[in-house]
Amino acid sequence: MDNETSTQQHAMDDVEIQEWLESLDSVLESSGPEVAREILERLRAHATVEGIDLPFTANTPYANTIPVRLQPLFPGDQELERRIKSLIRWNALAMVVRANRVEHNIGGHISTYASAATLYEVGFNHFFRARTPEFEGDTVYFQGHAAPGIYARAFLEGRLSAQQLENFRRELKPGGGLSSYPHPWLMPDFWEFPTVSMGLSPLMAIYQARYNRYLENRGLKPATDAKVWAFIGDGETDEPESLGAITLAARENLDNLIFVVNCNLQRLDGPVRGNGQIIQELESAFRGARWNVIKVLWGSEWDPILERDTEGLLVKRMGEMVDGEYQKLVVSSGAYVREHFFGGDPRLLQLVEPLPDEALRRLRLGGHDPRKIYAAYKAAVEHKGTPTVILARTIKGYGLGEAGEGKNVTHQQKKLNEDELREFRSRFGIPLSDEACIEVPFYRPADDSEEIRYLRARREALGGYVPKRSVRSAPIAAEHDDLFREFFDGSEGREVSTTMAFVGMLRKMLRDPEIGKLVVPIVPDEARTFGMESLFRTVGIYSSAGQRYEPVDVNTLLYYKEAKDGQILEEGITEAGSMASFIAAGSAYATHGINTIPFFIFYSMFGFQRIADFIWAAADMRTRGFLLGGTAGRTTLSGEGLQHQDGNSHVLALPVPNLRAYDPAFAYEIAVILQDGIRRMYKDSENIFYYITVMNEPYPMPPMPEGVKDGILKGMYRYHASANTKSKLRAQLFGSGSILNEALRAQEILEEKFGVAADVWSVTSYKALYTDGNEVERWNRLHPAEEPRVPYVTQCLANTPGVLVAASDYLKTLPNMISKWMPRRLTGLGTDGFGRSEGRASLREFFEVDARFITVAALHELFIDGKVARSVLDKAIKDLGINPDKSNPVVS
Ligand SMILES: Cc1ncc(C[n+]2csc(CCOP(=O)(O)OP(=O)(O)O)c2C)c(N)n1
Ligand SMILES: [Mg+2]
Repeated sequence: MDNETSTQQHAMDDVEIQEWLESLDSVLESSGPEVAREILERLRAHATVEGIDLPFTANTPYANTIPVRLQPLFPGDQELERRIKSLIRWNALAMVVRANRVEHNIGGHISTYASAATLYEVGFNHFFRARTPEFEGDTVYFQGHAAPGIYARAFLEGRLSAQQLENFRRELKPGGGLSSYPHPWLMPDFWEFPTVSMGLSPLMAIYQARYNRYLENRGLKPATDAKVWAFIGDGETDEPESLGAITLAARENLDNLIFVVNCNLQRLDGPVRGNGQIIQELESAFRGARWNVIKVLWGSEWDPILERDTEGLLVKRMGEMVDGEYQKLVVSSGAYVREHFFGGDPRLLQLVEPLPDEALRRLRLGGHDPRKIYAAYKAAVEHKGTPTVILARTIKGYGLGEAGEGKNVTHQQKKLNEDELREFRSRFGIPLSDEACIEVPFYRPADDSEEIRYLRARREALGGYVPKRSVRSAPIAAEHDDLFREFFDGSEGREVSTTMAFVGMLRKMLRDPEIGKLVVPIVPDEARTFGMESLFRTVGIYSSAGQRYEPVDVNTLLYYKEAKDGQILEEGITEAGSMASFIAAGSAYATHGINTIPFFIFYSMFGFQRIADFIWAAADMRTRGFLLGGTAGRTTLSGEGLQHQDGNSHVLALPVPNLRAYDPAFAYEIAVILQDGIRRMYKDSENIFYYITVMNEPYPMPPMPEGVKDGILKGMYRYHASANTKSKLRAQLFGSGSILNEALRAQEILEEKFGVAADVWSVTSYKALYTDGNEVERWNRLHPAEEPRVPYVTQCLANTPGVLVAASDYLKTLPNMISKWMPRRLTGLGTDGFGRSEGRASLREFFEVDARFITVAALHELFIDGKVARSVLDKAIKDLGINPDKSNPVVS
């Protein structure tokens, strides 16, 4: 083809394409979008039959999803809302700048809220409904780094004082301050959801929306049209958790869920996708997952230009630019925009010919245009059947000008010079003089000003202020003595594991008239592992779709029963998702005023080790409930090996301040802990939660000795004293979980073979002992004039003669950390090192925590004390079959 023919061909194509487009327009006009869609679908099918290979794309053009003709009228007073927003922008900036003037490097973020202000303000003025006695309210997850803007709004609303703003990030100052990010632990009347660890809030929001449906389907709350809004950053979407559950949201038809992704195309260091387009990438991911995707890319100023673009050249051009180039346009002059964005094609240049350079620079993006955002939010709340994600394009550091707008350093910008402050003041029309504004004062118009009256009226119309956390659940009434009593009696010689014992208690709780309906069992595809499959049939597995198939095992007693009002949350293989359900259920006492009691049972190694950050967030959120680490204990879980055998989780549970961690050995210990936990959390409304490890090693469960309840809860009690009171050779042995049995066997060996009288203690919680010891020590230090207090461990061991040996299925550090409150030196045995695929006996030998090693440890201590001869120790090592040169488990 020579050049001339090619040009002719091209021209013909253009004409033909134009005709096709015009006929589509006329179909749209005469018959509407449904018919147009039908035609396009038929054309696509026809093309496929004819062998035309249409490339797969989940993307739509780089344009606003909602066309101008379908854009609703903006219902508010736009000018007034702009003024309010400007004041919030100013105060948000002032908080950060002032804080950093007072205390260098105290931190804070200006540019995140600067980019998101319109996204929030449209929500606050028109969408976010507060919780009221009549209505459960919408649930909003605020982007953590946008906190200054949320505080600044609460200041205008009159909910936070200037003093509090002044002490942003300086919470310990007199009069109180404000926490850097949303932390319910620190501001329990304000923040509901901790969001600042990126990726947690999108996942939590999905499971929150799903849990709301669960409560409705189980008849625990009425069905409402309340929404869950999650505001997240575009950079944040790189966290695997952010997109990790989006298919669940669509599968569950969560049209009560709205994600708003603030697409400022930047993260902390630079562009999110310099060489690509994050918005298009997210669109295809969400559309592929069957979400309703609404792109808000261009502001109203673009509408007339796009309208003139009858050939679609501009949209094509927009789709070709990579984000790095878009970012460059933000920091460039109008002339640069004209040359580099429109300059490639004379027809594009013609489109913007009437506009001066300055106007070109000011063409707003969709995320900064309240009308476009309003349209998107309205479409989102009205959308039925699937969740919605709004991808809103914004500029990071919007309004900061030279101080950082669109620049790579903007995320960290905390200080503005005088010129920059004056410029920001002028751009947003803050009524402060040149001199005044460089002091960056907080600015709040009078209560009877138009702005404050409008803002308050809007919130009143929407039911009150947001965010606001309140606890509205009534405490449960009963003590539940009867519920747990049967487990105090032991198993009468029958061998059962603590897991089986726990499941028995769970079954019983599920039948209880008061708490039965509130119990929420949560499992990540592990119910059979824990022997919980009988619950499938009795209480059912929750499924919003009911059961559309006859289960393959329908003829068996324990068939796989899914039901719309099923009680078990069978989450599939997602510990993160299960934890998010645990959080939703364990915080429902505040979110919904419903005291649901979650029991999340998981493979203990895949708990703290895998999802500790969610557990930390749960703690921050004052989540209540029980985490159960199943198949726990490095040497108790036989066979599974290095990845599965957990000797870590009780150490990893130490840092979580409001988490109570227990390693019980017997059924009655679990019963005591559960009963007390339910009382403390749901009757006395304490903001604590529990981690209890349960094991799969079967052994007879003894009846509960007299008077041990208090000790079980405090962390230790003497389980079995030696009957031999005459011997001069004495020992105190400490065991936990199934290792307690090894201590009991060691007690026998010591007595029978070596004449050592040993007492055996069950240490149910090293964490509780550690916390108590530290607290007592601290109190004594600060109160030297008072009678010193005595740690509980010290009290327990006050009149206990002999050497001290502790054995744990977890790291040695657990027993060792309480040794300083013991009357004498302690030998701590534990399971530091990688696990092995082996049976229990071999594992306990390998890790040196079995009865023989406990015996040798006790004899060694006696030898050091000069109570037994070395020959006794040598002989014991030999007779007990211990290889002194065996490999060290910690380094092998
Ligand atoms: C898990 C986690 N990793 C890292 C950070 C530190 N961090 C805070 S903000 C930020 C960048 C955020 O970018 P983006 O999500 O795009 O939000 P934007 O501020 O641009 O709206 C990073 C890396 C964090 N808060 N959480
Ligand atoms: Mg970003």
